[in-house]
Amino acid sequence: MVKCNPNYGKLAAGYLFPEIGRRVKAFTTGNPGVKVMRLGVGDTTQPLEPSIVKAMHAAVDGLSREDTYSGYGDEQGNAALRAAIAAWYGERGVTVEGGEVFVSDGAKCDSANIASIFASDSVVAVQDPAYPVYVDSNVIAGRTASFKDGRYEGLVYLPCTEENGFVPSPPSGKVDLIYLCSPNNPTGAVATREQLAEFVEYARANGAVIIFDAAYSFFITDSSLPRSIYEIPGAAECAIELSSFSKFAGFTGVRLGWSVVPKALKGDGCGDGGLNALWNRRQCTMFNGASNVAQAGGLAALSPEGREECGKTIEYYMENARVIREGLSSLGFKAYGGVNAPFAWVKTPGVGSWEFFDKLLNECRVVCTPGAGFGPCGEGFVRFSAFGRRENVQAAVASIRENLKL
Ligand code: PL4
Repeated sequence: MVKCNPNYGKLAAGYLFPEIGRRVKAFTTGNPGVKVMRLGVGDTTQPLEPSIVKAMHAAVDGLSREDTYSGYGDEQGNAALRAAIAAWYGERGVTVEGGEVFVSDGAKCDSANIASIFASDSVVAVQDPAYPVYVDSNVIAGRTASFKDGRYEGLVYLPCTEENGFVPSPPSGKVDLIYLCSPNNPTGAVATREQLAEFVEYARANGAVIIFDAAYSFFITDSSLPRSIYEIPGAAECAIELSSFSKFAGFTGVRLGWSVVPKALKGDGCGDGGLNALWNRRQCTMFNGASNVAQAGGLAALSPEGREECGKTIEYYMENARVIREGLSSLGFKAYGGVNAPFAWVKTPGVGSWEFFDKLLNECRVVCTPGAGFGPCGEGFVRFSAFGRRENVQAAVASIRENLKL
């Protein structure tokens, strides 16, 4: 019989979001006709912006004619889109070349695939709690031992707690890869320049690489906060950045993201082309480029008109975040995040996070995400997504006020 990858057997639980879906389905099946308010998965709800729709329609029309039809595109992405992404970095005072940008079908895949360019015995550090893909993909790749007492042996956890404002210090020992996410999913914390500079300093001193997930950078309005790790001097020599059109342009279903792998980023055994050449090799072999229609939409999203339209939708979601954060605070909950980030991170009142998830669902018909699903330090918290429709967000806060039994 064929031998399967034994690392799948190490995974502690099913993937977080399908488990939430399963519990919500069980509730709705058992309570037909009862409407639930979904503030769980960070999935956008507002329609695509007019300029994006127009560009995607035009791209489809182009595909419908023999003279303008196009098939496979470049594995690395459309040159105009790569240049537009590089220009977006330029506006932040950061120099990124189009050849350092790799367009993809989203940051989830990139965050899972990127570690394939590093040695299989690399030591990995993650924020705890963290977006589960970083941990699970490294478990599957064999970079951890078994799951014991709530943690994977061999993985370095960087606790994000109330005490450190949910932004950890760099590891005390030596690691090879560090996953950082800012604005953070799930805590909503945003790292300052000084905090990111500490990680850059650590990475340069230890020959480590930071994998910086900036999927929510467009939600930062405070200009003193960094939107890209490359705003920190020296980061181009030690960091890869991942980002996405999902949340800022509503592309969760359209699918489009990118990674930046600077040419200055070198590693042992990857030759003169450095990690950029390795990721290029990986993408050419295993990826056939993002959808041409999605890329046309992405280009429109980055145009001045697209950005203005997307900015209004971001404001809409951030008003939702305010409603959630202030609404729950007024009920006596300790609520974090929700400013410069579309997630509120709320302390559960003396119950475990899955237990609180069940209480909110059963008593209030509100879906959140249990913090424990993001790592051991997420226990005792739940996450609320601000990506819902306003009326649902308001109804959810009202229902918690009226129906939660504590
Ligand atoms: C649900 C930090 C959401 N089924 O859409 P992508 O692939 O460009 O971006 C995914 C992504 C990347 N990085 C971070 C993210 O938070 C996300 C999306 N996370 C959430 O609720 O945490 C959607 C999750 C999706 C999933 O499994 O990822």
